[in-house]
Amino acid sequence: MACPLDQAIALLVAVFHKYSGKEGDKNTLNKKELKELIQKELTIGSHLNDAEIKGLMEDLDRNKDQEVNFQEYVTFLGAMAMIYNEALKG
Ligand SMILES: [Ca+2]
Ligand SMILES: [Ca+2]
Repeated sequence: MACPLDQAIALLVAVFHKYSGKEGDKNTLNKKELKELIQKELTIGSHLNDAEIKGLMEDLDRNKDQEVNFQEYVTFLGAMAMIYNEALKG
């Protein structure tokens, strides 16, 4: 388990479950759980206001069930990776 990419993926999974398990459905993030995840786990979180986080939630919730499931979370991480890639290219 010393491989960096393995560890990174395991962390992505662990972070999802750390927040998704707090209330309601253990396998999905409700608005409150998602907000907490964004604010505590991402640098951009502290720069987003409530309206922006709400907008992000609506974008992420592809199937419009008011919850972010693991698949929707992975889509979000993919989008974040694209942003980081652009930023690192400089
Ligand atoms: Ca939940
Ligand atoms: Ca959803």
